[in-house]
Amino acid sequence: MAHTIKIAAAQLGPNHLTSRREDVVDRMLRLLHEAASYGAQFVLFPELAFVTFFPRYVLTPEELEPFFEHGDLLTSPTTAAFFSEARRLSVDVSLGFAERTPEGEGFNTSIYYSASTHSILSKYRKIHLPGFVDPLPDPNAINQLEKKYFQPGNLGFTAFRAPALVGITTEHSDSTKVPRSSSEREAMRGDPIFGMIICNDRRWPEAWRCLALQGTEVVFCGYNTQGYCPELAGTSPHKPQTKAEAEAAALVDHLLVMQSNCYMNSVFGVCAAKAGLEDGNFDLIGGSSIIDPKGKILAMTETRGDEVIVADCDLDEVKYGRSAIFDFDRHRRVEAYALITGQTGVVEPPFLR
Ligand code: CDT
Repeated sequence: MAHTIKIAAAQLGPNHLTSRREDVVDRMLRLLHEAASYGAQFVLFPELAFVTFFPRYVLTPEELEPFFEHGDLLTSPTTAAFFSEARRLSVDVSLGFAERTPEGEGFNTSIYYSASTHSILSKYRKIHLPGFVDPLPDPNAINQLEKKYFQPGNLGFTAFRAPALVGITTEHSDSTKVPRSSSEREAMRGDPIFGMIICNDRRWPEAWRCLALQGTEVVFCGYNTQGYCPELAGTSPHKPQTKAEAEAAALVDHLLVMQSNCYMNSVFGVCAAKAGLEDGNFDLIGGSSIIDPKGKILAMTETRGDEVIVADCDLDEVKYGRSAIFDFDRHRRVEAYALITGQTGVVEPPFLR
C-alpha cells in the first residue's frame, strides 16, 4: 500500500503595515489553488501569515491588537472562505497567526486544518520565543519583541494523526492496536503522524526530538527569519558582515538546522517562509523547502515572493533511519540525558587550579 503524500509549501512574499488582511488571504487562495493544481494534498503557509512581522515594532496596546485574530478562523469573516475553499479542493492546510484567547493571552500559533473533517485537528503555540521583552535602547536597532507580545506556548510539542491522506492498515479509532516497537511499527500503519513547530523552534533539537519520540513522520514549520538583524543573530561585533553576507549566512543557518534535524530524527521537514522586504526596510529570508528523512532537499523556492513548491513524500522513507542508526528503542540512553530537562542555562566545570 502506498504511503506517499504530495506536500506543498506556500511561501508568502512580504506583507506590510498597509496590507489589508483580505488581500493577503486572496494571495493565499491563489497559492492554495496553484498547489491544488499540482495535486497537493496538504499546503503549509508561514508563521503569522496574515500580517507583517509586527514584533519588530514597539506598539501600544491599541496598535498591537489589530494584528491578532480574536475568534475561530473557520468562521471569522476574513478567513472562513479560505477554509471553505480548502475543503472544496480537498486540501489540508496549516498556517500561523497571532492568537488572542478569550482570557486575553497572546500566542504565536499555528493550526492544522483537515479538509475531510472540516475541522482544526491540532493547534500548536510557539514555545521558543526569540528576542527581548523590552525594546533595545539604540533607536536604530531592529527589535524582536515576541517575548513582549506573546506568552510561551502551553500545548507542548504534540504529535497528531491526520485522516484521509494515505491508505492505512489499522483503524485509527482502535487505540489498542497502537504499535509499541520498531518491528510492530513495520507491520502496522495508521494515519500519518504530523507535528508542528514555529520558526525559532527549528533551531532547538529538543523540539524535534519530542515530536520524533511520538513517531512523527512530517514536521511542519512556518517562519519569518530576518536576513539582517545583528542584535539577534548572524553578525558578532568581532566579525561584522554586510547585509548581503548576513542574509546568505541566515539562509545557511536555516537550511543547516532543517536538514540536520530531519536527518537526526528521520522525519520529513516542510518549511514555509514569509520572505522579502517588509515595510520597505526589513528583509526576510526565503528558502522554503521540503526535506527528506536523510536531510536531502527535495524542493526549495527560488524567489523571495509568493511561490509554491511541491514534493512527493513517501512516508515509508522514515522507517529506514528509525530501524537502523536512529532506532530510539535500541540506542537512546536516557539515563545520560538528565541535564537536558533538569538545567536550562550553561553550568561550566570548575576552573583548574
Ligand atoms: N520568527 C522567528 O522566530 N525568528 C527568529 C529570528 C532569529 S534572528 C535570525 C528565527 O529563529 O528565525
